Amino acid sequence: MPELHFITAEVCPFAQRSHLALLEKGLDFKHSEIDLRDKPAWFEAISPYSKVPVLQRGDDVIYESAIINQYLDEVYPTPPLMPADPGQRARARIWIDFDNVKFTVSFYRVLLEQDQERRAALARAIVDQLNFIEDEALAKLGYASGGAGQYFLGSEISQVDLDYYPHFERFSVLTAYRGIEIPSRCERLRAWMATMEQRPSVQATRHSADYHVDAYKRYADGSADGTTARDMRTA
Ligand SMILES: N[C@@H](CCC(=O)N[C@@H](CS)C(=O)NCC(=O)O)C(=O)O
Repeated sequence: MPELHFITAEVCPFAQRSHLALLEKGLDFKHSEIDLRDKPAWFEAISPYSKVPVLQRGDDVIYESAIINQYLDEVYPTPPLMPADPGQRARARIWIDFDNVKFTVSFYRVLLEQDQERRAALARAIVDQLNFIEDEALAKLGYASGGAGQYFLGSEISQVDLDYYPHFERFSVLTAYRGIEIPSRCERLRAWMATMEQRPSVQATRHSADYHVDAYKRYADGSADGTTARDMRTA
């Protein structure tokens, strides 16, 4: 019996972040898929935010995908998902925070927004964030050592890559519903996506653009009423 129990929904990008971390670390785990529109009582009993992912290990019940990934890295340090150097670790946390506080929030808000003018402002903010990732993360960190870097922090994959990847896999949703494209100048970002798509962990968890576009229909028409939509409307 594996010591880890991963409670997830394959549609969920946050759950995919932690699924990627489990696979990158080569861990054995029990996998429970739940229906987010009909959550079982046992799940509600252990998930204080009523959200996936949740990871159980003995008495530890961990939620919040980025925190699950930090926990996994601390309990199972090999292969590492965070750099050893404190300065690099701090930079990794800055980018994980940017993802959670800025990029991911913009992703949901531009979909949920039904007012044209506010939607256009949110779309511009996303393009600014993409340029910022290109110039401040990938150009200065990932490619800092003379073009050798492929990942956010350099030549090694880290939690930063795993946390960002799922919403980039779903970028087609922003294009389909809101006409937002990754700017052509973001060459490193495109190369990073291509690199990530080669990882076996990504290949084992990914879904097609059509699957994602369909999954976000209720966000785009403003009718989504789950916990995530409610949280993102006020984020
Ligand atoms: N900040 C959370 C977000 C998790 C989240 O929003 N999960 C969604 C699915 S993608 C969920 O379970 N939502 C429940 C609902 O909408 O009722 C994390 O990173 O784990």
